[in-house]
Amino acid sequence: MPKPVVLITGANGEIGRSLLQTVAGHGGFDVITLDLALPPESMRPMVAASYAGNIMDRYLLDQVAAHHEVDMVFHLAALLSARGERDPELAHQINVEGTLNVLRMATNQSVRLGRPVRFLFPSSIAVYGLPSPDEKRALGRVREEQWNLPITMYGCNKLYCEHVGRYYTFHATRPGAEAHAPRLDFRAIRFPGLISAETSPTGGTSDFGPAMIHAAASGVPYECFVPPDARLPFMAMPDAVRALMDLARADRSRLKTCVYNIGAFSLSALQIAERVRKAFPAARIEYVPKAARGAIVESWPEDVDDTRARTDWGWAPAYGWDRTVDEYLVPALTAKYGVTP
Ligand code: AKB
Repeated sequence: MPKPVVLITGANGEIGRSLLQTVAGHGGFDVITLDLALPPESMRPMVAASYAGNIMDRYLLDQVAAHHEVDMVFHLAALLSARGERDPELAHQINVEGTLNVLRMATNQSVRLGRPVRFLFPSSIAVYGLPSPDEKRALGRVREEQWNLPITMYGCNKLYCEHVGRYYTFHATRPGAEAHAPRLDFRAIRFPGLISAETSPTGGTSDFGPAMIHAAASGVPYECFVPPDARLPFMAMPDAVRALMDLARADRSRLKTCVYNIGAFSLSALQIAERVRKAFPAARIEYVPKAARGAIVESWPEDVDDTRARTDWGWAPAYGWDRTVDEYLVPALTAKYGVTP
């Protein structure tokens, strides 16, 4: 019997690389990838097919759909928040128009296969827009429906696409389609800032956390672009990937919504710096706050309420901050950069 086919867009990105290894390591799927470039040589044995191209290219997506029976899509390709503020129109094109193209392809596949294609979408804490630092501190953990007033183009894009995914899952009617024709099965996770040992992120606002750690581990100085008291929720990449897999496998009948917060730990830049200095005593960290990026951080919550994810599909983080540093980051980064702490 052929294995179910999983398509990962943005497979070369921060989440993509870790997810690809996990899905391929599972052994039960054929993985196909779509990104601007083919996966690195070391990852090619993990994939059944790879496509180099843009999600703006509808012809390419049609080709993918014509050659594979795609059962599940992890749509990770996106332009992140800080990069998006430098070119909001481009962010809109990639994050909204590109996502619409992939949604359309997956919806057509659902009809063709006669069963709902599961569509996993990484949304973000960027969908929140808190009005002031005082409100942020007073609110603490934010629920999914609170303060959906993003101040970045990326946040607007993610919020809108959550709605479009829900629309395709529950409300879209296609001319000529039977009333009970299979629909898409869209599921989104609002991720906090992610910390990966594999890659130092670029283009995001939560980058100050992981970038500080990668700089210390590789022996280079780091200029932190937010002040020491800037605080965000963060999560270790293994937990983020496990969450995507768990939500992908969850029985639809248990899901009361399409969009879930998930949380792990909340940290200020100072708390990250102190822990990094403990792990890598030679770390050189200086604060050089940039007003624009600081304002974005202030508009994002300091923590999230993930009760719905815990109730509906059993979400619980396995990595606290100490475990993230001691068992995940320090061993992996020491091996990666060869600098002894
Ligand atoms: C960003 O900072 O843009 C992303 C995110 C939190 O979605 N890492």
